[in-house]
Amino acid sequence: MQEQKRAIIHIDLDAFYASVEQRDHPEYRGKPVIVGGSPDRRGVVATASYEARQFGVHSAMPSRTAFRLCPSAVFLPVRFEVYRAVSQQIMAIFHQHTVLVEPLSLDEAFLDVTESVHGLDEAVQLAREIKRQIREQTELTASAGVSYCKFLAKIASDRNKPDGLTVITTQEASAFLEALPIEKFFGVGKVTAARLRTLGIQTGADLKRLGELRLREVLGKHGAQLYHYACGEDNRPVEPVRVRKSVGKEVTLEHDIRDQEQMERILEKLATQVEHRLIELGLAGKTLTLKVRWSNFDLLTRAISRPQGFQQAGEMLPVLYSQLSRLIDGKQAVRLLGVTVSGLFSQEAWLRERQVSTPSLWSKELSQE
Ligand code: DCP
Ligand code: MG
Repeated sequence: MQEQKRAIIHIDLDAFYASVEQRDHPEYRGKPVIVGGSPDRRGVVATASYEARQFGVHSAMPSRTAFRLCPSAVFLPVRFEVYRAVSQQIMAIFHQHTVLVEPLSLDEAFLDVTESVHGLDEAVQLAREIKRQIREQTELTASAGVSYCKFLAKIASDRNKPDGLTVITTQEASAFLEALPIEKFFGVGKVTAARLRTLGIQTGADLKRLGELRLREVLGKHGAQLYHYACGEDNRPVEPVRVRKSVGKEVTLEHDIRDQEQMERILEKLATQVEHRLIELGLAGKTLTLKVRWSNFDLLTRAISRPQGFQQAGEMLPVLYSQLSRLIDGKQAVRLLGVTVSGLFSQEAWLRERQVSTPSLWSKELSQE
C-alpha cells in the first residue's frame, strides 16, 4: 500500500526528573543528581542527571549500586506533582501545533505534523520551534527526532541527547537501519536480543537478510513486524487518545527459578514499578492480576478485585504473595512473572474511596488462561 509520506516528530525531555530538580535547585546544576528511592532502603533509581550518568548510573538501577558508583551524587526523592505539572505544560505546547499528539509518558510524545508542514525540512524547523518553546516556558531541554514514521522518529530523538535534534530522511533510512544494532529496534528487549544473537543476528541488515518468514518462525508475529521495521516500514498511526486499560510490568527471567523468596523479590520490584507508573498517571485500579508462566510455557493468571482498588506496592504484595504460594508446588520452575493493575480510575476517586472502606473487604474473581 502506497501511503502519503508523513512527517512525525518525537520529543523527549532530557533526564526529566533530574533536570526539573536542577532547575528548581540551582545549587545542584552541573552536579550528579539521582532521583528515586533512597540508597539505604531498597529503592531504585528513577533517573540520573547526565553528570551522574558519566559514572554509569542509570534508570532502574538499585539506588545502593548508584551510591557505590557515585557517592558524591545528590540523592533526591521523586516529586510527581511537579513533574506532572511540567508534563501538562509541554503537552499544551504540542497541542498548539497539531491535534495528533500521542503521549507515551510524562515527558515524551509523538506528533503527526504532516498537515502543518511541507516535507521533513519544515518539520525540522517546527521541531526546533517546539524545543525553543519548551525551554522558554519550562527552562528544560528536550531532544527531538524527525522522520516519516514513529519508529524512526523515536530512534532519532535518542541520537543526540541531550538537547538534540536529529532527522532521518527516507533516503537515509535504509543505510541507517542496516547499521542499527538489534537492541535499538522497537520491542527488542534483552531476551529477544539474546535469542537473535544465537542466530548470528546483530544488526538491521542481518534482520533483513534472515527474511520475514524465518523471523516469523523464530519470534511469531513480532518477528514479522521486526522485519518490516528493518525495511523502514512502519505505518502505525499517531493515536491522540489512548484509553489506557491497565498498567502492568512483567519480566522473563534469564534463568527459570523455583525459589519462592526469589520470586517474591521479583514481584516486589514489579509491583513498585507498577506503583510508580500509576502514581505518574494519577490512577489506581480495581483489579490486581498476577501472571506466571511456567518453564513449559503454560500461562496462569490470578486476579483479585477490591472496591477501594490498588495503587501502592505495599498493598499489592500481600495479595501477590498469597496468590503465588497457592500456585507454586515446587515441581514447576517459573519462567515469567507479571503484575498488572486494571479497571483503572482516577487517583482522586481512589483517595476518597480509601477514606470510607476497610481493606479487608475483598471481592474475589479468579481467572485462568
Ligand atoms: N522513569 C522512571 N523509571 C524508569 C525510567 C524512567 O521512573 N525505569 C522516569 C524518570 C525519568 C522519566 O520517567 O526522568 C522519563 O523517562 P526517560 O526514559 O525519558 O528518561 P529521562 O528523561 O530521565 O532521560 P533521557 O534524557 O534519556 O530521556
Ligand atoms: Mg526523557
